[in-house]
Amino acid sequence: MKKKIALITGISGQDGAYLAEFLLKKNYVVVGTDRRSARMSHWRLDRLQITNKIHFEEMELGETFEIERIFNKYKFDEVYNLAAQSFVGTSFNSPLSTANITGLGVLRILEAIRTKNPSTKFYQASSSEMFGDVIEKFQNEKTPFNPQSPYAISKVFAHNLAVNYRNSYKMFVVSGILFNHESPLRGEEFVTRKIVKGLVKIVNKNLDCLELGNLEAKRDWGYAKEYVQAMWKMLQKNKAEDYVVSTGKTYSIKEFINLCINYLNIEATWIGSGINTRLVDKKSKRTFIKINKKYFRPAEVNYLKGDFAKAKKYLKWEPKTSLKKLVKIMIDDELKFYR
Ligand code: F7E
Repeated sequence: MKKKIALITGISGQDGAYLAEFLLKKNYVVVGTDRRSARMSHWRLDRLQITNKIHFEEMELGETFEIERIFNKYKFDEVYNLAAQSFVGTSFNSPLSTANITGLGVLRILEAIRTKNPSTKFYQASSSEMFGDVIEKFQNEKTPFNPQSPYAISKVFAHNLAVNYRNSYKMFVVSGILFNHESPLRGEEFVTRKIVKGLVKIVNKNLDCLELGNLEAKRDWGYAKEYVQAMWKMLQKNKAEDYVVSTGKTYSIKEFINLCINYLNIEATWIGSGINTRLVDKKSKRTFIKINKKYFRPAEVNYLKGDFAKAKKYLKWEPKTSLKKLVKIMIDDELKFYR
């Protein structure tokens, strides 16, 4: 049987690497694109030992001609758009480039598919950040969006375009509204990995004190390796529809830290409140974690909790890894590779 060809944009990111591994196991030919600046950082693909199995292409989502070149060269069965300027904090400092890549980049791909090969199936990485200052306590596919950052607004733009192309041109276009998903392959600027890395350094006496922003924000955190399977399942359905992918549980950053210190056997306690909150060593009273205002965002998303009932019913997908287990996976890996 002829092998299916899939394009993964953002192949060098966390989700790109796990999805590539998953599709290769399913015998796909995987073409992967990333930004020129990300070219040298294939450490995630190296870790999964799949780098030499990927067909790499250079493609900037800001450059229409580069996208057209790839779509002229290959006839894709499936396209997974995982590329984005994906750090919410950065989007406040670089709103224009975020809108160009995270928002308009999707339009460029949709146009390439519409004009060159409209039977290609397209997956758009939508985000729980689109719910923003939430209108409902438990967010599902019907919950109205209320985005709070240039990143989230760009994702809403892309999401609405995806729906529009599906309705207007009968193209097979789906959006997975994925809640936060973490793993040992998570970038170090995101809070879970920053905490895991920082605490392991503190245990190894390579760091005195870790500085963080808002510890009260709550997130619905799942395991990235499981989430990429839901992406693939969405493209295997007969009908193109959007799905929420989440765990249905929510924890604050502080609760995440507590799970980490328990697993690392760090004997520490919280003192102070608000901006003066600190995590201190029970015996020496040394400060392990303190707040630095520079990590606060101009507008915050305080609470997210996703309802994955639709994905469970129609994709037969559900999360299997608890946050406690995810903390163990991330810390074990950190201890193994980053001593
Ligand atoms: O922040 C708070 C921060 O940067 C989580 C992206 O993958 O998931 C991710 O977006 C929370 C926020 O992820 C620090 O204020 C406190 O409330 O890990 P994060 P995010 O912004 O939720 C969604 C689904 C995406 O689509 C995004 O692409 O943690 N926080 N102190 C901090 N956050 C960071 N990064 N660093 C801190 O020091």
